[in-house]
Amino acid sequence: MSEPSILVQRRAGYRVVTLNRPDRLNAFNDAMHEALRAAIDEAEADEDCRAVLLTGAGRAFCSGQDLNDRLLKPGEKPVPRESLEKYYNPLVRRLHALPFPVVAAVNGVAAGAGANIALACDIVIAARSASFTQSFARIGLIPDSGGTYILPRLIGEARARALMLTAEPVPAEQAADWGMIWRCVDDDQLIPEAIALCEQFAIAPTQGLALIKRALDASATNTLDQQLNLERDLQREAVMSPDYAEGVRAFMEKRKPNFRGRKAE
Ligand code: T3D
Repeated sequence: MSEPSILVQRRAGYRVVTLNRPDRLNAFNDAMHEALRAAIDEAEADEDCRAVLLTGAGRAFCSGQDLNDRLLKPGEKPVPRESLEKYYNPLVRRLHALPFPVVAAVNGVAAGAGANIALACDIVIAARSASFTQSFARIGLIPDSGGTYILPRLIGEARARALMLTAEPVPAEQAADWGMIWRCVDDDQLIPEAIALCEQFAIAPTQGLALIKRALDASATNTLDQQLNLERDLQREAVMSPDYAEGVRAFMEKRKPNFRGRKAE
């Protein structure tokens, strides 16, 4: 039996999801897309899951689309590919919309859609030996999976434009210095740091964190006026939550809060 292309470890309050095609540097084929979608569905359906850690097996995080599936035989004509509509775009939308944080632990090279999927996660930590490459231009494609939207917003137009046109890799340390990612850590600290974050999220006021994600997602296109109105509306929701009441009570009583997470009243 072949190895599953996605591994899922269930832990108290969060899940570790590992892209697992190491011989192809965890490139996406349709089966891996389907398995990742199922893993995310299950995490979302489980109210006890309050964070996801996404990482890669072996020496890479993910090398984007599996190009073996795109190699034309001599004389064969290209056919339209629906991979963006069917897989990559729903995945990026999903990562943003999930009602809990997703932490990408980038353990090695992240290239093509693999780089942009990492950058679509809420928090990106990378091992010092990792790198991010907008490799699309090398094979005549355009950056996808939200790259042309997310990257210029993270590091500015000048850097994003040059990276996309040259396909030059960005080492993890540089990515952290540029604000492309949250943090670059020594290789042996990557998983411990990512797990520490997920353990923090596993006892956090998850519904409040979900509202933060919604506010930040909208801020990219809202005017200040629209954003102030949205903050008012989302804060109304947050103020009415049992977690806010518990947070204030715990603060006053000088104890650790006991938040409900994703569970309703
Ligand atoms: O068609 C559509 O659906 C459109 C959607 C596109 C979305 C995309 O993601 S397009 C971008 C696709 N990805 C790439 O172009 C990246 C291709 N890979 C690389 O450029 C390099 O492999 C890396 C920079 C990622 C790493 O380089 P290096 O030198 O560390 O490793 P390597 O020797 O190139 O790769 C190791 C093995 O993995 C090798 O196989 P082998 O020779 O040991 O049998 C290589 O062929 C394989 N591999 C790496 N990336 C892919 C891959 N096999 C298939 N697809 C890959 N993307």
